[in-house]
Amino acid sequence: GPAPEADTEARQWLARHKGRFGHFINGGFVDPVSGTTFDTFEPATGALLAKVAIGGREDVNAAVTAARKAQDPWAKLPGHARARHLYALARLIQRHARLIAVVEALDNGKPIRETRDIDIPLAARHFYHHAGWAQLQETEFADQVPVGVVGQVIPWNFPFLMLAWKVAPALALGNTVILKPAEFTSLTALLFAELAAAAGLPPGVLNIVTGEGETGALIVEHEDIDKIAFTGSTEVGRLIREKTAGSGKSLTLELGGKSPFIVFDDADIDGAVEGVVDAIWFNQGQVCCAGSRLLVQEGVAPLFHERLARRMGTLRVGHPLDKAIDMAAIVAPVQLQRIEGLVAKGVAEGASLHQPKIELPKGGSFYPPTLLTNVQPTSVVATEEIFGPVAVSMTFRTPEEAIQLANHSRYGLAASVWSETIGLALHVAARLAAGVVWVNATNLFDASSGFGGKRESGFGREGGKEGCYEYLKPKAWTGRKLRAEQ
Ligand code: TXE
Repeated sequence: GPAPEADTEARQWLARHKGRFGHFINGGFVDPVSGTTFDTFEPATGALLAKVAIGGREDVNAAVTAARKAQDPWAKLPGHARARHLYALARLIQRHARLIAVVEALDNGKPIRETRDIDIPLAARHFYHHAGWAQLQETEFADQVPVGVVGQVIPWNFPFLMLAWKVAPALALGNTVILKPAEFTSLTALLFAELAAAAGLPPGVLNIVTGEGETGALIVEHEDIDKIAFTGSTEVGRLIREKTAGSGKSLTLELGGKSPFIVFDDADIDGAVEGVVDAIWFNQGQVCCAGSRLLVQEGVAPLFHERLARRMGTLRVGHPLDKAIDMAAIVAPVQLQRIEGLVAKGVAEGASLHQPKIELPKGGSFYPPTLLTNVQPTSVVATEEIFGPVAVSMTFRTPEEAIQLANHSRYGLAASVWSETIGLALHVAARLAAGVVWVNATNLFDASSGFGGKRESGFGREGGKEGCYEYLKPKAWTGRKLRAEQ
């Protein structure tokens, strides 16, 4: 069952804030100027978790002013001094890993096993990795300067990990940040800010302004912000691109996907079945690079689907704090309805529905692991991002046909190829339109390797040295000014 003591620590933290959170600006919590808040709920039970501030124009202005004031001193710190702050943040995440993992599981609805073993450790790793770049800044990026004040808007599927992906490189390279978490999942960002301040991060370097899409838009449009980094839906990404066009702001976008998962006749079938578990049932399928389109070679398709259906029947869906479960809640009722609507459309379009007969917990937003077969490549479920635990499967005959089907998408985020013939796997991998291709693996990430998309999945990279350049600009742009100041 749920872990009671861990739960207590999280409840105590919520109680300390009296279930009500302001913005984190200039090193401390402040009430929203307008006084307005929104409610955030526990997806697994529907219970109210906390009230969270809505960021209005004055709040965003205050955060930008604080970030602007802090930016120059922060950028002027020697790289090794900034690195020490990042190492401190990394250790802080590790020290409070359990509390962060529990708050994340409660707020997002994802299994504690995932937040504990994946989200939070990977977030710490991002701070460690980027501390290294800070330390090397003067030598590795000698001809570059920080972009300046950065606005970051993130989604709800990996709230804490996305914060780390955004904040670690920005701070490492001398930028200051105004970050807006997604409205469904604001809490771990606020918890992190609180811990960071206690650990001595200078005021104004990291500011968290909470709110809904309107608050995000205020950040995007703010005149004194130099760069916007966004992860979220393709629709909002397009809007942000329009809004920032011609503004002089730099921009990186990490958007949606409909990533192919290609299984050849000669694949290790049991390995590929486990791959699907990680590709589409991990985090209830709410993963931008989820392997959501299964492309299976004809010869092995019946066996593969049979084994997959059997494996689905062994997945356990339960409360996020239950360590023995494989899947927990969908982030919000609106997302659950979206998944239900798309699956119904798929069935209406002629797909066959496979769902195991397992009991779902009552009271929250839950959806069973789902497989759709007999799917047409042009149908809605084959082309639209479902963002839920729903795999759609199609078959192919030849490698050429697999490549064609895989690339038949407006997206290009990730892909996964399964074959025991390495020559075939590499031939196919090289021809896929995707920012990352995994061979006999899926959903592998590391802070040292750049992640990002092609086509409508966005542009820019996060992680590794290439990701650092997204938070730097050539010194020549401001060369005269720098010399004048020296
Ligand atoms: O995303 P939004 P939503 C996809 C996925 C999902 C769908 C809808 O298919 O089903 O998007 O999710 C902020 N200006 N992905 O509606 O709206 C918003 O407050 C500035 C894929 O939750 O894009 C939140 O902080 N900001 C994706 C963030 O944008 C705005 C992850 C993302 O929310 C804004 C999430 C505006 N006008 C959803 N409007 C992925 N690639 O991983 C909203 N926001």
